[in-house]
Amino acid sequence: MIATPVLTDQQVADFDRDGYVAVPGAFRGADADAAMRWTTEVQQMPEEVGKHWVFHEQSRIDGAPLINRIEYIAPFHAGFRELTEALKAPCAQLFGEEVVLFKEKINFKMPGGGGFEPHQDSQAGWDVYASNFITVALCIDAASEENGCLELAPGQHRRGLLRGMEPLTPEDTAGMTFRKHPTQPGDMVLFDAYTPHRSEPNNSARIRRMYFATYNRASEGDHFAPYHADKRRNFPPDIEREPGKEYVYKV
Ligand SMILES: O=C(O)CCC(=O)C(=O)O
Ligand SMILES: [Fe+2]
Repeated sequence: MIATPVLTDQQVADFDRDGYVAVPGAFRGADADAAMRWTTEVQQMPEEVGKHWVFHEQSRIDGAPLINRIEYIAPFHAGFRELTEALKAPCAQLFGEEVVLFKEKINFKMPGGGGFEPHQDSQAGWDVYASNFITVALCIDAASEENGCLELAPGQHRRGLLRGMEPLTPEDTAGMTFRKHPTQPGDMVLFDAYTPHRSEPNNSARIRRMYFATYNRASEGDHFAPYHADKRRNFPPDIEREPGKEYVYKV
């Protein structure tokens, strides 16, 4: 079994102050290796209607198709199911109550893959399901300034939703400082759904895979099934898309 990370009192206090906390070495040795192995397994699973959701992007270098993101993984992979269980405890520490899984995905950010404009995750319409969420970003491959590590703005999380379903503007982010957080395999960063964050495109030759598991308070209900049903209607995986129809990724 993969070991469950436990946050220190200082890490809990840092999260309350900043809206996020970086936890180096949350998974070590065989556990960090397992997360990497499972990620490669998921990457190699055949893309089929009704299974995990694979999304592609075009390389910024040569236009070649790249895997951009795989979502809805745990129902189809025992290792990730175990991981989603192990990640509940630190989120429960931060919320001060039990949590339920809302969604999870791997962002691949291959060489030539795009970055993310500044946003709060709740801008994606999550606020209809629950009042707040905690996402665990688990580093699979080393993430650096060169391949687009996470950048987060501390101390903004009590300001509510700053904008609707579009990236934050320069006016919105004026006065914010985005701190770069390079990570090593097994490190995690936990952030709430109001903490602005961004990341650069991958202009390097090194892949940057990162796993994101998002939880809400158990007292606010289990929204896993309705969220995925809604998303499948509005933004289905590439293999389930109707030809000729346009699907727009917002935030
Ligand atoms: O993968 C990243 O660098 C950030 C991803 C992100 O913020 C998101 O998918 O909402
Ligand atoms: Fe995000």
